[in-house]
Amino acid sequence: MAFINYTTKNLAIKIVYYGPGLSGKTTNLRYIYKKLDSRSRGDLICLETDMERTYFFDLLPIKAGKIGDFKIHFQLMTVPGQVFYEASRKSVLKGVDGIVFVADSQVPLLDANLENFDGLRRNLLEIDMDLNTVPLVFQYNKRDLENLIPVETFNNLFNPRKLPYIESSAVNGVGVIETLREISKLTIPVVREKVLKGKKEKIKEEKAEKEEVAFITEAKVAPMRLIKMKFKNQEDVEDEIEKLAQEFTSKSKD
Ligand SMILES: Nc1nc2c(ncn2[C@@H]2O[C@H](COP(=O)(O)OP(=O)(O)O)[C@@H](O)[C@H]2O)c(=O)[nH]1
Ligand SMILES: [Mg+2]
Repeated sequence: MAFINYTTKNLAIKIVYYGPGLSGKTTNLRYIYKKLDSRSRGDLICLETDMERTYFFDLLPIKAGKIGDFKIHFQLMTVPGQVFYEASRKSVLKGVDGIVFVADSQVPLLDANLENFDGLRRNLLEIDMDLNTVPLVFQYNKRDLENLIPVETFNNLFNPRKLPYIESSAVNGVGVIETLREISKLTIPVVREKVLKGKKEKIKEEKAEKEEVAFITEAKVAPMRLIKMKFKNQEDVEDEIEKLAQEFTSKSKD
């Protein structure tokens, strides 16, 4: 569930980039990081755990304009792709507001995509969420390569609800921002409905209707800064994610 602070009028929305290992999730976040002016985003944070094999997942907080008086922040997160990190994927999904499924378009990876998508459905169920109702967009990535799964095949297998899908080449920045826009468009109304309805500080509807999600400003020079942190266990990771997300949200002034 989105994190909302009525005192500082901050609203944090969690977007998870989900998909098989090496499909391009981190590449999406890196591109967004580079495209955004440093005033519009926090550091790109890599969480590194200290288990049998090192792995990463990433958190990028960005500002995303306003709904009424409320400042919106997105917490963009990736999940670790390797099969054996199911527990980590599940914990990253906790409280998710919107999901980008980053599929690898290469023909030999069709099964990996299907398995991973099935895992997403199961993991959501375990945290009492339904893949059929969560805001979701598809990114069919690596369209710059050869031997590709046709878009119609992808849509038939993954996307019977006819949700937005984007053909991308994340490594070249193609479709990355578009994907972010699509998931924002789907997520913001749901979050508004869920979190803000019935509250005292209700956002004025007529004001909110007019709001554009405006979070893209060209960066001049954006040096990449990765923060690596070592953890011993899953709870530490969850706590740290929560802390980092809230830190950026509460220190942001405009
Ligand atoms: N050709 C091509 N390679 C890509 C694309 N997106 C990502 N990659 C590469 O795929 C590899 C894995 O990407 P990464 O973002 O780390 O995958 P993740 O495991 O989903 O986070 C990297 O070498 C990327 O440069 C793409 O659109 N086209
Ligand atoms: Mg990654």
